[in-house]
This record gives sequence, structure tokens and C-alpha cells, in this order.
Amino acid sequence: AQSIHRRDYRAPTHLIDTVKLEFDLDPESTAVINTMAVRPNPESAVADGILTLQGEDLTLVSVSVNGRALSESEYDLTKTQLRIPGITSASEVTIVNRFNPTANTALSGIYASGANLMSQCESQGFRRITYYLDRPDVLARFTVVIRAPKALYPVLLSNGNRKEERDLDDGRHMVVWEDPFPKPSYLFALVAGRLACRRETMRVSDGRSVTLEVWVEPQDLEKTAHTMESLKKAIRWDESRWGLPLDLDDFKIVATNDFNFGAMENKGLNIFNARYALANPAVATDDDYFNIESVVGHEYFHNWTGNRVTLRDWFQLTLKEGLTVFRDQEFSADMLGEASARAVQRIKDVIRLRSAQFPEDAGPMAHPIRPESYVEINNFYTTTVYEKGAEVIRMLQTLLGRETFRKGFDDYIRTNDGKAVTCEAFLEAMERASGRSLEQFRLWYAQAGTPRVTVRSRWDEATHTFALEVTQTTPPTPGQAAKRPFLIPFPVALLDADGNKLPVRLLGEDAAPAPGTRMFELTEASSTFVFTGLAACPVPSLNRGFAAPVIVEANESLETLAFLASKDRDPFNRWDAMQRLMGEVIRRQIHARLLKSSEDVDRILIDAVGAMLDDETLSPAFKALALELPSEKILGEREPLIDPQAVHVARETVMTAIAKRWSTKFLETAQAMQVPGDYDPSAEPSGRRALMNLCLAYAQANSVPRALIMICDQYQTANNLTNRLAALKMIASSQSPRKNEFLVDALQSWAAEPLLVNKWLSIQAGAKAMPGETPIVERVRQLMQTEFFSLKNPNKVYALLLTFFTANPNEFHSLDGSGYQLWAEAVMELNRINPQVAARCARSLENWRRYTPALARLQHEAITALWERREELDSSVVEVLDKALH
Ligand code: B3K
Ligand code: ZN
Repeated sequence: AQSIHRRDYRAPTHLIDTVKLEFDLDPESTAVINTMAVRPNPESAVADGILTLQGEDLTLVSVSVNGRALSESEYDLTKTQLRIPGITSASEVTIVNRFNPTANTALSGIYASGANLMSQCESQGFRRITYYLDRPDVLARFTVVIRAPKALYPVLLSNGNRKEERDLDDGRHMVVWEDPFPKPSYLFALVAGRLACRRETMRVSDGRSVTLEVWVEPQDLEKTAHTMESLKKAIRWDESRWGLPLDLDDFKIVATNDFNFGAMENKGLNIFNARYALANPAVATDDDYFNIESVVGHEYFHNWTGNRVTLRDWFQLTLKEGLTVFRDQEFSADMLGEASARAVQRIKDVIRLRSAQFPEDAGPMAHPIRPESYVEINNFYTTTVYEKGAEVIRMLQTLLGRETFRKGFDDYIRTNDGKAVTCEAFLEAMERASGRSLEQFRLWYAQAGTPRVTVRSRWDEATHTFALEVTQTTPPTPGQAAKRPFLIPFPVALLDADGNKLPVRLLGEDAAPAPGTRMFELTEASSTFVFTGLAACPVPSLNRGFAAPVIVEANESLETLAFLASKDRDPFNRWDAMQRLMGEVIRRQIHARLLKSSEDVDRILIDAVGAMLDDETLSPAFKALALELPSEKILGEREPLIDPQAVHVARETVMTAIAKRWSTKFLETAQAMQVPGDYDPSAEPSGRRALMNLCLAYAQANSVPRALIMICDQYQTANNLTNRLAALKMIASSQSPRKNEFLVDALQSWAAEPLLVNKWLSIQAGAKAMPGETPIVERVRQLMQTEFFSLKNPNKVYALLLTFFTANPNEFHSLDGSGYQLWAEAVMELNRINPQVAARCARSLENWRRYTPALARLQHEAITALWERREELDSSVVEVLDKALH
């Protein structure tokens, strides 16, 4: 497969000013008449008049130029291109073609979802609808005419405004849509089917009244209230926080069960995976409610960052994704309220970064947030482009200050509205606003890998000075052996014995600043800061609030970590200190196991947990995050070689030791955290439920019989899915002889609801098997054979297979290689059905080199076996295997 390089960008040879698409919908053979007003691009370096359109899996019927039908010898057609010569001046090019939505199992282009038709065009799905200049820098005004049998497809939607609607002969009808905003093809959308909608009108800041609609299958209509509320909040927030209004009179959201990822920001017609659009207390957990608000926000915010200002080419993806993730994170944080509640959002975002992006940055797929090359762009919708991209934007806000950042953001939008631009446009706007060169900062766009910031401290009793020697290094990544130092914002506070912030005064500075956090900028490989004006050796609190996406290695003692976990006033760092304390204690268990010795779980940790549990100044939501041991995934990542079984046992050992000591306290807290009354998914009661369920998990780790009774009782009596699901999850990994009874009971009550069946699959894929029980891999295989699973439905694949591959390391990385065998079979099968989903699953083994030799060898064998069959595989899967092996 061919790599595409960023440096090879060429302006398009032609531009398309307007396009009219006429669809005659049919589930097996949809016809398209595509009429484009095309003209040569004055900016193009090539002016040979050849118009090269992309097309994939299409049946071409006819090509005409300015009304004259071309004969086959007058154009050139291959599997992926249609070349039409002689377009040397403005011309009307008309293409007629057909495609089969039902055969489209890749879910890219227009495809059948149950009895409905849905579309997904980003990145390159539009070429599966018609021949086109399918690239983001060609912006056209779209008119869409949809004709369809009315009984089958009573609702016909596309972008923009409804211009006309009427019945035709033979039970067919027609709707015409016009989108006033020029857009790239990846933002096109079409939906047809039997759908119902929740509709509301809202007055926006400029006084206009807009119509908001959420379209779903009729039985799901009662699950759309939260989505609508979230949309209204998102609109308000974008107006008040960024001064950005809704630019359309109509805004629609559509939900579907068949979707490759979360949701899509098509102009005025967002399409959502049902899991991010449907909620009621029976089908959605607290996290689901929360995620829906965040994803609805994310897609809505794209209307400005992505749609109004769009991308020149796909290498710039982070320009819209990093920025929009940053915006949705801020939205979620603002919805939580004041500072300590906002910290909960920050912590969740960092957990995500550490568990998914850090491993990516340390593996064979490591790439800068703006990659230099790719084989398949769909493989680059990564946590690096998204989540690290958001961290890079956040660093800019931190470095420039909120006000200057906002000025730069406004400038960026104003200057680039209606254009397709590169990441440079954003950086230049920030430079204009701040008057500051961001040259060194640009390295964040160019260099991959997670920087390590090593900190050594020294207290000099004689001079009462405190020195911090700060060194940054970034490990080599594919194609980038040596790295230059980044510009890293690095906020530091110095704490006294009570956790109070001291003045941070550098040696040589005359006046002592007020006590507080001080922002340093690391620009060199190594820098030393010497602080003075201190009565005693302080405790440094570093990279406060996780200002930079780096790994800080400060070698703190358990005592220091426990001190920070109880005294640091920065809630993020307090959480982080507790996590590092836990991580360090677990690491000692892992190493003891390696040396076949035993090691007591340190009292310092056990006491710190007890103290935090008792601390009444902390919110339950915060405690739930701080008291949960780091995941096996995050723990393994820190080891030189990952031994999933050792990590698992070590984590369980520590959990049990904590549980033993505080057994009563956990049960009492679980009791105290119960939320009476009707279900309310808002932050406060969600936090109480999270802490309650964590306490129950601890109590169960100590095998207190009362805990299992409480858990089973909770499963039966809960009035919300959060508690019911949490209980079932604990039962599924317990010693309970009745666990199958519970699982069958859950299936019986959930079978009619795809979202719930998926959760049921996930629970089993993520469970641990007790001695004597069927190994999880066998359980997963059995479930794959049931009617509740289908390889054709991405949500089911993610729920069962991806959960097993990525969220159950102890079971998946079983020493007999059975997990890898299943992985290879699944990737092979999925490749035929849906290459994007196959490639995503394939990535589960990419970090094989990080494992202990026996496991690495087995993984290598499984990858190699697929590699040898690469002729049968889609280039997206081949790219993953290739990068993993070579
Ligand atoms: N922009 C889409 C992602 C499209 C993925 C294509 N493989 C959703 C989002 O980020 O909002
Ligand atoms: Zn996005």
C-alpha cells in the first residue's frame, strides 16, 4: 500500500462551485444524478484540463459535459478514479451512477441501517456515493433532491433548508434540500427512513428562532429528552463562552445503531451512534448521560471549528479535532460548575490520555498530532490527534492566558471563515494576538512521543535555598530518533508542612512574590531553578493541573506522595499524588512477585486511603476517582516489560489489603452514599453512586459476605442502570455460584434493547474467571455464536471483542495464546465486512514488543500469520500490521 505524505499536498486542479445531487433511493440500487459546476482552479500548478474524480464501489451509468454525453473512449475509468479530459474552462459536468446501500457493510458512504438509509462521508465516504473531488479543500454549495418510495422512506433528510416537498407517482415522494453554506463533501449527509422526531424551537442570541430536531426510530422517541437538553446547553454555551451563534435555522440530530464511531458533525444534520443519543434511566448509566452531553457538544461545536473553518487536507485533522475536543472538555467542565467540580472533568480527561494516548505515543503507531504520512486516513482518527491535540490547545491557553487565547481564537475564526486551512492558521492567529513567536511551540505539532520531565530537588540547609533541576527527554519514535526540547508550560508551587503555598521566589529576585503557583516555561533540555526566602525545605507540587501532557518523574518517597495526597490544594495534583502512591505500592508488589519474595502492602498507602475516605471536604465524585486503583492498563504501561498476570495479581493484592483494613468503613460509606428518590443523572448524585459502587467493590475484594448480599440486592432493587450495571459487573467477577442466574436474568430483561445487550456483552468480556470457570476467551467465543452478537454491527464488536482485547489484559493475554488466536480470526473476518472496524481491532496487538518475552513471541506469531495473508487484507489493516512488525 502507498503512503501519502503531507509535503506532497497540491492544490486541486479544479474547483466545484455548486453541486446538485438527485437521488432515487432504493435499498439495493440507488441512482444518483450528480451535476457539478466545475472550473479550473487558478491556483493549481497543473492546468492540463484533466478533471480526476474519485469513486469507489460505484456503477457508472453516464458522463456528460455541458449537456453532451461522452462516449466511453472520451473518459478514463479505473476502480478508484474517473478521469475526464478537456475541462479547461467553466463547465457543467453531469455524472449518473448507482450503488448498493445494502451491500455496504463498511458503513462508509450511504448504507442500510435496519430499514433506514444513513450516510457517513468523513473522511472519504462521499466517493462511495458519486464521483467527486472528494477532498476537504473543495467547497461547494449543495442542492439535494431525494426521491423515494414514501411507505419505505417517509422521512427524507439532508443538510440545510427544506426547499420543496411533494408526492410523486407510484407512491413515491420528493424532498429538496439546499445548504446555503459551501462545504467539503465530507460534511454531506443523507438520511431516509421511518423516523420520529422530538422538535423544539429556541431563540438564539441574535433574536432568531431556530428549530432543533432529534430524529430516531419511533420506539426510541422517549429516550431523546436528554439529547435535546444537551443540544440546547451546547448552543447556549458556544454563544456565551465563545460568542459563536448557530448559523442555521434548523439543526438536526439523527441516531442510528449502525455506526463506525461516536458521531458525525455533518453540516446541520449530525448523525449519532445511538449510544450517544439515547437515554432514559433504564438504558443509560450516569456515564452515558454525561457522555451524551459531551458528544452532542463536540459535534455541535464542530459547526464553527471544522465546518465554517475547515481543513485544507487530512493531515490537518487535529486543527478541528484537537480544538473541538478542547472545547467539549471545557463545556463539560463548565457544566459541572465551580473549581473543585471542574477538576473531576480534568481528571477524567487525563485518565483517558494516560490509558490510551500514552501507549499509542510509545508504540509503533506513534505520530505527531499532525502526522507526516499515512496509508489510510481512517487509521489516524487517533487519541493523539484528538486528545493530545486538545492538550496542545490547552497548553496554548495556559501559556498565553485565557484572554489572549480568546482574542487569538476570535481572530482565527474571523480570518478563516469559509476557508479550508492548515494548523498554521491557528498558530498564526495566536501569534498575532499575543505578539509572541510560537516557533518552539510548533514542535508539539511535529514531534511524536511523550516527553519525560525528570525533576531532582536539593535543599541546602546552610543557605536555605531549594533547587529544582528539571530535565526533559523524549524517547525516539518511528522515524524520529532524536528530539528537540519542547516548550513546556510547567506550573510549580512550593508547599509548607501544612500544604500552604509559599512564595515562589528565584534566587536573585528582589521582592518576594505573593504566595502561589508560578508558571515556568521549560525550553531547554535541562534547567535549574533555585528558590530562596524559605524557612524550611518545601514540598514541590509540579505540573499543577496537568498543564502539559508529559510524564513527570520526581522520585518522591511514599511519605511525600501521601503528604501531597492529603495536603495539596490543587485537586488534580492531589488526585495524581494518590494515584502515584497506589502505583508505586503496586509496582513493589509486581517486583516482589518477580523475585518470588513477598512484600507487605505499605501502611502509608492504607492510611492515606482511610484518611481520604474520611475527608469531608472532598466531594464523593472526587473520592471515587482518587480511591480507585489505577487500571491494569495504566499500571502495565509503566513497567519496562508488561506482565499482565503479575500486574493483575499485584493490583488485587493491594486492593484486598486496603479492603481488609477498611472493610467496615467501606460498607458504611456505601450505605451513606445511597441516593434516595427518583433517578437524577446530574453530577452530585452520580458522584455519590460512583463512590458507593467503588466502596462495594472494595468490600467485595475482602470477600465480606455482607458485601455480596448488598450487591445482589442492589441489582434487584436499583431504580437506575448505573447501580444495576455496577452490581452485575461485580457479580460477574465474583465467586457467587449464582452469577449465571443473574446474567440470564439481565439478558431476559435487556434483550429487546440493543444498547443494553451491548452492555451485557461488555460485562462478560471484561470479567475475570474464577478458578474452575470457563476461561473468558471461551465465553467470548460462545457469545459470538449467539443471536445477540453480529460482526456486522460495530457497537457489538466494540462491546464484546474490543473490550476483551483492550480492557481485560489478564484474560486476553493468556499464556496459551488463545486470546491472540481469537484476535487473528476476528480481524480476518471483520476485514471482509468492515475494514475500519477490523483495523481498529487489529491495533490491540500493536504494542506486542512491550510484553514479557513469551507473550511478545505469541503476539508476534499471531501478527505475522495475518501479515502473510496481507493480499487478502484491506490496506487499513495492512498498515497496522506493517507498522507493528517493521
Ligand atoms: N469527525 C468525526 C469522526 C470521523 C471519523 C472518520 N473515520 C467525529 C468527530 O470527531 O466529531
Ligand atoms: Zn470531532
